Amino acid sequence: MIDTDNTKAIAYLPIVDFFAIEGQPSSIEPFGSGHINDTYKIVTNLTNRPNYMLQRINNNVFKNVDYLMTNLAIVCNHIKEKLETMGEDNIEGKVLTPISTLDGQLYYKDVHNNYWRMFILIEGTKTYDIVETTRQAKEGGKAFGRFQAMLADLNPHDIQEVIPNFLNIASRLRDFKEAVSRNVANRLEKVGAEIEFILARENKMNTVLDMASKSQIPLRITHNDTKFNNVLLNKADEAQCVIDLDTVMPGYVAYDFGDAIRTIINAAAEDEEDLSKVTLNIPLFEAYTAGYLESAHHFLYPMEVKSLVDGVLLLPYMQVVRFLTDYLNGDTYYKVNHAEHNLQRTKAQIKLVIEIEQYEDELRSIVEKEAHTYS
Ligand code: GN1
Ligand code: MG
Repeated sequence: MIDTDNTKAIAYLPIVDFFAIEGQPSSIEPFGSGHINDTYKIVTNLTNRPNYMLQRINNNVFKNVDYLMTNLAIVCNHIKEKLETMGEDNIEGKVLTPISTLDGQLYYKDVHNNYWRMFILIEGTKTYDIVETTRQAKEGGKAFGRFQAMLADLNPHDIQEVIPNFLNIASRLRDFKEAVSRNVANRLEKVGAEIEFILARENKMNTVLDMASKSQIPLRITHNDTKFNNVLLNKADEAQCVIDLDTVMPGYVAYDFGDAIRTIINAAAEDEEDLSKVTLNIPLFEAYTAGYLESAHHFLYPMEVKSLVDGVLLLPYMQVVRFLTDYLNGDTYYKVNHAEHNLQRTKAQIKLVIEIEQYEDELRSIVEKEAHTYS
């Protein structure tokens, strides 16, 4: 269940003492809306100095915390150096800054085998679970495009695959089928229609992996969790910083594009209960695409541009597979607010897939039109 309990948070305050922060912590409270890690905001006694974000890393999900934190340090340093070279100001507001422990480590492991890390808190920004304006969508596209562009000169093999096969649909389908056959939570009879939905489409979902296996698209360093709420926007709704870098790994640009569009094009929440509200907002798709290509056109190959809508078809489907797998496994992966939460998420994402399928041609022609600006 999601930890919104402040008394529990207060018990974690002493963890802060292991990190090399400025000042003394004066308060701690639960922060953010991630489904995996637990995040807390730490305010210190110093004014005009940074506050911090303390996170307990979910090491059921991230089994190799060394890999995770080494990747994160490489990526953050690389972006920081890029921003410095570009002469940017307010760099600590534009890239995550990890804080080491007093003995110079990237994380702290406590006596209960909890893994902790800290960052400088980026203040005065907003995130949106649901995108409201084309300006926000375009800024999101610019931000994720720029993020990939800044990492385009890193060797993908220098970054560990922190969760093996994370966005590999073939592997996700194998896990799903295993969950169906094991039926550990005894929920199988409730989800016949959803299982059928997944199986009916599985053969259509290989397009990105096929392009990759034919070397038509290159492996790059991608973000792999490009939900729109992983972009911090400033008060003027300009993208300021891409966050949640845990899944930065070798991947394909279609994955990042598809997962971003999953949250941008949907007029409703990821777990919307009223499925009639799950509809597509095409102008937001167009705006995100324009912003993304503005930042990314200079490094993308034509086949990668072509693969973008394949990602849009794939990523919501992959979430259906992942949410239903977790539901069948008894909610062991994602945080849930109630017993049926993973099924509710599954149903909302199924509705989204159905909507997207109906607009596929239109989405492809929008990408072509936007890409044409640069040809
Ligand atoms: C998880 O932690 P959070 O909420 O940013 C998940 C993503 C999913 C997302 C769905 C490591 O991300 O892959 O797309 O939930 N992260 C991991 O909302 O599995
Ligand atoms: Mg995440």
